[in-house]
Formats: sequence, C-alpha cells, structure tokens
Amino acid sequence: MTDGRLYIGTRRYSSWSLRGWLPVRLAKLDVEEIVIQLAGGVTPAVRAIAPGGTVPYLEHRGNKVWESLAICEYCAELAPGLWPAEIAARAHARSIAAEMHAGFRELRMAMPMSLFRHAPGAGRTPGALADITRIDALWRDTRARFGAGGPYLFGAAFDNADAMYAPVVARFLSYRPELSAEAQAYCTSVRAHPLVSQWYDEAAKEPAAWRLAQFETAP
Ligand SMILES: N[C@@H](CCC(=O)N[C@@H](CS)C(=O)NCC(=O)O)C(=O)O
Repeated sequence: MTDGRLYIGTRRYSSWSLRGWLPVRLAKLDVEEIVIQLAGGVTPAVRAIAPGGTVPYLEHRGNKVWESLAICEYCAELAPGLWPAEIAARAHARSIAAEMHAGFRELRMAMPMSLFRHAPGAGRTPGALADITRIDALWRDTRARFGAGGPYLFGAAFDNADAMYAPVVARFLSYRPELSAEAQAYCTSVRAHPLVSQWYDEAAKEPAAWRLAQFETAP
C-alpha cells in the first residue's frame, strides 16, 4: 500500500511531468506512478483525473497537488533540502523556479522536449534564442553567486530549481543551441544525475505507439 499516486504524461515529451516527478522522487514520497499516454494536445484521460486538467498531478496522503511548482513546494515541506537553507539563496531559487514556470514560452514552443531527438540547429526562432540567452545568463549568475561546492545551480544538492530547469537541459541536448561553457557543463551535470538518467531510461521503454510525429520532426 503506497501513500498515493503521481500522475505523469509520456516521459519522452512531458517536460512538466519531469518537473513534478523529480521533487517527488528527491523527497522519496512513496507513491505509485501512473503514466498517461499524451495525445499531443488535450488528452481526455488527463482531463478526467487532474483538477487542473494537466499532468503532473499528485495525490499524497489525501492531499491533492497540481501544477509542477506547487508539487515542488509540497515536496519541500516534507524534504526542506529541496530549497537552499540560506534565505537569500532560497529567495533566488524560488524566483528562478517561478520564472521558468511562468515563462520561456518561445523556447518551449520552438524546441519542444523530445528526449531522443537529435536536431542541432532546429527551432532557433528569435524568441527562442532570446529565452536561451536569458537562461544561460541566469544559470551563470546563479552558479557564480550560490553554486560553489558542486555542479548544480545551488552547489552540491540537486534541488527544486534544478528540477524546474531539467527539461530545458533536455531541450539543449537535443537542439544544441550555442551555450556558454558554464551552461554546457551544467547540462552535462544535470543529464548525469541518477534520477534524470532514470527518467531517460524509463522513457526509452515506452511503447513506440506512444510517439507523436509533431515532436519527432522539425517544428
Ligand atoms: N503549468 C502546468 C503545465 C502542465 C502541462 O501543461 N502539462 C501538459 C503535459 S507536459 C498537459 O498535461 N497537457 C494536457 C494534455 O496533454 O492533455 C504545470 O506546471 O504543471
């Protein structure tokens, strides 16, 4: 008997699901994973279960939590290390996590997450490139101010801020935009994290029938 359920979408494409799954696993919540095959738009099975009509959606000990950032916050209540301990770092982590949650739409549209896609050069719209410039600067600034002692945004611990940006790393590994050396190194570190590797491994096992042409070819 588990403490509940985490509903996620097709791992190969569902960037928001990855943002919810990482904190749940980092916080070691004992929940069953239910993977819903995404239809590439509105998925009736998602609408049927999730209060907000989207995945990720967490049910834990009777608590219902939707929106990836709310799941990050919920998990941090149970595992406080998911945010930095020091108040300035924690404020910064929350700000950049919220900036990701609310923004970078051009990047998300032009370079959709598609884990095993190799398409260097695709998706370089002006808006996506502007988002990438901002993210590269944001990662460098965060690491310079708070990242000493480890490879992640706030140092040695992979936390909620890294979880929010992990799907951006996945995009960069597929579409290979030009990045600073620091941003490239950060991408390598995130991809090598055991939970990120586990996500890729489980995505590789998903049925071929779940693939969506719109995410496997040029946008
Ligand atoms: N703001 C939401 C976005 C969630 C979202 O858009 N999830 C997509 C999958 S990546 C979804 O459920 N789409 C509806 C569908 O496919 O039916 C969050 O942070 O959780």
